[in-house]
Amino acid sequence: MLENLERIKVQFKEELNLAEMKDELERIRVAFLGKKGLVTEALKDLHNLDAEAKKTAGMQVNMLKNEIEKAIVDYQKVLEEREYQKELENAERFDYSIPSDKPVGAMHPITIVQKQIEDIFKTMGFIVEDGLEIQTEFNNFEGVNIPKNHPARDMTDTYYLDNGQLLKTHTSAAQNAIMKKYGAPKTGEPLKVLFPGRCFRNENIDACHENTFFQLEGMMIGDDISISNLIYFMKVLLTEVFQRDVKVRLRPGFFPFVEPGFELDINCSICGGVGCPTCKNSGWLELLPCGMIHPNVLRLGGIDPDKYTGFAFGLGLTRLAMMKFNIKDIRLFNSGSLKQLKQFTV
Ligand code: FA5
Repeated sequence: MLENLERIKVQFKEELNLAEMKDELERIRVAFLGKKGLVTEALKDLHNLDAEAKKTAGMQVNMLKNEIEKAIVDYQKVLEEREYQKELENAERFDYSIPSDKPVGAMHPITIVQKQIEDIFKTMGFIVEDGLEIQTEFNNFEGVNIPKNHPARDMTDTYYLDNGQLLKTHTSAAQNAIMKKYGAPKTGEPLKVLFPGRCFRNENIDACHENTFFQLEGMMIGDDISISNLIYFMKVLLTEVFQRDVKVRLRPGFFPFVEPGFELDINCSICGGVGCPTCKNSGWLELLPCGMIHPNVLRLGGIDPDKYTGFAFGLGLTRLAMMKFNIKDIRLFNSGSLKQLKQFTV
């Protein structure tokens, strides 16, 4: 019996060494461990032995069986590795670092307009700052002269976090930190900053209101800044973005952080001012509120309002993109519909 097992072992090793393909391994497995395989037959032969011999031989057969099973599994891994190396050698070489000749992505329409405005203002000496999306209640409200219980807070309800912070309702939330960061202009050259960002409001959503939208804020502070400067920069902004005449109207507007404050509305480009769902049938869209920075806001930012004045504007960037690309419904921007968004990319 033991001699027979030794023969089986030698035969198995010889056959295994000759195997070069995975399917040959399967044939070997069946030949040794299958129903009529050599090891299985040896197990059956155990019946013919007496109890003591059966015990010893039984152990030997089982050991051989385990040895063969393990050898087959190990050899299978060797063959797989060999096959993989062969595939690598034959594979067509592909260099992932070579730039593609096909465009693989495009800028979102809001980003296009944002970049355009940033470029215009940078040439006029503005620096671009990145405001945080999560802000303290102070920065979003008190820091811009909106004390607790002020009615303006109701109009811009937002999402509060457990730690008392909130998702900012307007880019003006960065005003205080920016004033503290740069301080009053020291060289006579006014402080000129642009800070675009995503804003959040608990909003009734319709064609021109989203709960998540973009604004782009601008601020200029110096020792002789007046409403004329404000109007000049607003004109440059709109002329450069639209590259055509656009009708606007300026009217008084109330914001606790500016005095005087203005609303700058744009004639609806969807209906040409006749009235449509986008402009809520008014023919106009609120776009660019602005004004002279309130002395309290300068003071809170560490800038002496008796020495310095400044203007600020809070452009509705998402709405500007709507007007520029004639997009009827603001919900398109957050829809994630590439088919639609692709129409407006350049
Ligand atoms: C403000 O947020 C002021 N912080 C703007 C400001 C800055 C005024 C500096 C004066 C000085 P308002 O809530 O009106 O103002 O929003 C400004 C612009 O953001 C609006 O004119 C509009 O174009 C856009 N906007 C406001 N709410 C939404 C909304 N839910 N969806 C889309 N755009 C919006």
